[in-house]
Amino acid sequence: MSADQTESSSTPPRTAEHFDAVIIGAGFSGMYQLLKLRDHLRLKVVVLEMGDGVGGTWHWNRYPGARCDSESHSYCYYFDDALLKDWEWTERYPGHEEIRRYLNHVADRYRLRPDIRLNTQVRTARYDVRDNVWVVETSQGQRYTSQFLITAVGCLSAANVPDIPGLANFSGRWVHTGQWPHEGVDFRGKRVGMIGTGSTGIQCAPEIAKTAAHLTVFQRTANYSMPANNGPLSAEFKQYVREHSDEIRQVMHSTPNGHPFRFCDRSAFDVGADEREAIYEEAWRKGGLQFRASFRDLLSDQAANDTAAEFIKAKIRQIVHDPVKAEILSDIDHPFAAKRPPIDTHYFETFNRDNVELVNLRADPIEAIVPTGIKTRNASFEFDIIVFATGFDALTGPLLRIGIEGRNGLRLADAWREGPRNYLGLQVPGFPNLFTITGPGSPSVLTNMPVAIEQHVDWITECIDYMRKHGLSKVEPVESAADAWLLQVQAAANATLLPKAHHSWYLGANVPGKPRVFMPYAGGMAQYRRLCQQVVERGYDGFELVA
Ligand code: N01
Repeated sequence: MSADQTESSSTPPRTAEHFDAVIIGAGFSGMYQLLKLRDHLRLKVVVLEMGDGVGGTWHWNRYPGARCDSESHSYCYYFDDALLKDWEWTERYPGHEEIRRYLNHVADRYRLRPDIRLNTQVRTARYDVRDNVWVVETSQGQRYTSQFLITAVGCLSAANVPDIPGLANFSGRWVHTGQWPHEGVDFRGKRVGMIGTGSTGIQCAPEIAKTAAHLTVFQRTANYSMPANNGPLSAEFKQYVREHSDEIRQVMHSTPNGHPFRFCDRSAFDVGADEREAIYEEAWRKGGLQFRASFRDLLSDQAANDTAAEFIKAKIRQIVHDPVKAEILSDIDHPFAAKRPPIDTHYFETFNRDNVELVNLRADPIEAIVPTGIKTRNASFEFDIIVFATGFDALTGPLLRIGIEGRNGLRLADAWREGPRNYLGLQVPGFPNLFTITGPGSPSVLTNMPVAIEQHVDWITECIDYMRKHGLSKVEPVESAADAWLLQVQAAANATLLPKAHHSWYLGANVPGKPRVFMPYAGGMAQYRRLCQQVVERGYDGFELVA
């Protein structure tokens, strides 16, 4: 029996260091939560981060072409005007290096580093009912106790490497985009196979193709994508952003997705076919996610959605010269934007290169990885490098890979066996004083993430402040509130076309065995913000707060 097992399950180890709050993860959310609890509430806080640097998702996603699909002036913190003024983005869509520079700047500017422990991976977190503390153990052997445990682990941080037979025998090198080697991967002169055509694969393929001898893209599900139309920001735009931060913040706080643009208030059928085409053409020329905002009903009405889908499919057929490839790429089986719509830089154009091949896995599925490459049912491909752009065990994966145990030994993995169940995506019944920043059941991945993160962190901070001012030691949602919220999350999704993409990671469908439950709250960020505020105004309705 190990030393760990001999200790009473309810006794925190003597060697544990005690904090008011332990935060897991030093990305956008963990750093802001640290700042709020430490500098605003004057709590003793530590952030435990498994990486060797800050940045969270952006610490790991360094694959070629990695770039955010939120516009840079909106993909940042808005809590401090001084910070907004002393940082200037260079491109319309920020690349991964620039986002890391920004997050490092934030860590330095607010002196966060002394309270962040890097290379520290949380292995287990167990609630001790007797002392009302969380006992946190790391893979490196440290122990911490804290009244509050706050997960800031990101939504897309648990890499999904598919279980394809034979991978261990591959004689070349393989990499997952979400765990990209910091020193980079040299594709020059190499034969590369890339599996996956989500946002990541669509960004990665054009970059790999530039230097690889040959790139084979394995597509299982064809995907929509629109041009990012990325480029340097003009001096005028930078000035506009500096002078209008209040207005930009106000727009982001009042729109469903937290982006700095509004949805048009017209239906796709309020205009004739020619005008609709012209509107789409203009949106395509401008590029970016704003395409989705061309009409208010693209995500709620199938017929409206079809008009956008057909426009994009026609674009694909127009761009891709080879009609066979064009057909495979445009044979899309789900509504536009029902999966997160990627934005790209010359993705479809990449298939016009002589060194790029496309394999349709629907017609010819992968059977195995062999020492020399990939074997599909009908063909064999030889590779030096295989790139898995196969996504993530999203939303629940990052939480469940930590052994979280609540009251009476209840494991989060068991509580969520049928899918995530919580209240407002913030707290889980049976897990007192545990807060999950942008957890499943919150708008999170359906929004511009920093907007969702700031709202969650502010809400959690206000809640903890309230507890301390009122002499309360424990907060936990009541079961009935979690049941009602689950229904609300499902109803919000069902009011849209989102569940029609049956194989999306929003539904957990990309990970074999994962419960099929639509996980994010699709009612919109602005509506969610109002609901959270109402809960506070009603004395934390749905939460049980005890002394
Ligand atoms: O992951 P995905 P991602 N055999 O799950 C395929 C954000 N993000 O990393 O659709 C063969 O979307 C899978 O096929 P299918 C953004 O929110 C943002 O690309 O399941 N193929 C799919 O094609 C995004 O949505 C940015 O049939 C397999 C692909 O792999 C989220 O991250 C950039 C397979 C995975 O697509 C995830 O995007 C990048 C298998 N066994 C990411 N398993 C920006 O901000 C999976 N696939 C721009």
